[in-house]
Amino acid sequence: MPVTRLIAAALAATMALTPLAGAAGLDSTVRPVARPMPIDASPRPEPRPAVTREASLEPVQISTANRGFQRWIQDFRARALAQGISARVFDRAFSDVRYNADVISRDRNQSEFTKTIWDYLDSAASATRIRNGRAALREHARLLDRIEARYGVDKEVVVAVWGLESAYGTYRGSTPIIEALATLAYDGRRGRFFEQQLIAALKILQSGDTDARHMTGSWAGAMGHTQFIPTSYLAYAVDFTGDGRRDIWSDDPADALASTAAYLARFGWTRGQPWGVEVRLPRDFDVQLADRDVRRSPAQWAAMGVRDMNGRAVPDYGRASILLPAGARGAAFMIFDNFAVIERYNTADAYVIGVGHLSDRLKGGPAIQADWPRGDRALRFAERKELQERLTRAGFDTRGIDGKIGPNTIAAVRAYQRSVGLIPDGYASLDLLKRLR
Ligand SMILES: [Ca+2]
Repeated sequence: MPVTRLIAAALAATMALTPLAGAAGLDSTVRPVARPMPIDASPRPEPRPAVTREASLEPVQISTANRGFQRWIQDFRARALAQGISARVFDRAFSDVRYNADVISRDRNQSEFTKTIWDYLDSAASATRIRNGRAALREHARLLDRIEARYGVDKEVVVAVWGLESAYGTYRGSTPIIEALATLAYDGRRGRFFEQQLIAALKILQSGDTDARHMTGSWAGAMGHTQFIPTSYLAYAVDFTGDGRRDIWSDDPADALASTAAYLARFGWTRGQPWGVEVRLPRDFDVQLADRDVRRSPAQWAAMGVRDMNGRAVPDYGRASILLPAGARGAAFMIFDNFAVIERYNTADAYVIGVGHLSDRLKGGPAIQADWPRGDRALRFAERKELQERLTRAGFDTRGIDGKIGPNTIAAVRAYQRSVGLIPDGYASLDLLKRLR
């Protein structure tokens, strides 16, 4: 599971902040499997109405799907029991389970949602989310101080994860997890992954941490205040309240927030180190150095003219890379090892910057100061594939046509940009695609 390889600077035009689709600048195949929330990188809106079962049912389709589904459950039962799930736990967990068409329609529609990083960040660090986050810090001050003391992770970062994952607990998801995961496992598009999650969910029920009625979450199986998927829950959730149950679902966020801190600590959170710092690059900066594989000390970057937004050298928090998430015309960040720790939650650059920036705002820090290329729109999935096809045909091999703008595509974009005399920032924009046409 643990994917140690970091994703190269995602200098992509667009972010497809969608379940497993990743950002355009990311290759979702290198996402760590065990991160708490692999599915939906969008910041949760302030509470939104759930789609009701009644509204989502399409009777004719369902009756057919449900017959196949019931057969699948019987086959799966044998596999689950072989993996140590008791018949009693299994049968109780599945007693009310039906094929959930809403889950499948959401799974099918996910790749349609694309957002630019600036739109994402506008929502991630909206005035409402900042205000509610500060209120949460006040309301849970003692708890958060204890969690910070135990795990060494800044409380504002934990609260920022909470804010993005469930709008501070207001949107934890009301989909029955066993039903959602069973439907997705049966559907088969990512059947193996979801069957593994389903087994893990059954193990949670068997452990007695919660029961099926309370085990609710997002349509894709992320649970509780900070949206852990079942395998991550089994590996990393903690019982902070000491009642013997790791309860991330209840109104009390203590176990969930401690679990998030434990998770970040487990993946190497460095106390006192920022995730990143917005920086100003000198006019003659070689943007090819804005690459995750290029790591320098802040002093070395300062010697090249890289400054924080107040014109000062960035303090020595450790080795850092320069990230240009929207190319040379957008904001620049100096990012540290803690950036990669937040990536363990979700590898989309927009998500990591969203958590990091929201945490900064909760600490009283300023808004991101640089402009974004707001005239650009997000590249659609078909356009990202077309970009890869055209680059590859032009001799700049993207090593695959999958619609995901990962390190190979970014490298191809840079090589193409160099060949035609453009700034080689790796930014996969619509203008670039038009130029290739
Ligand atoms: Ca507990």
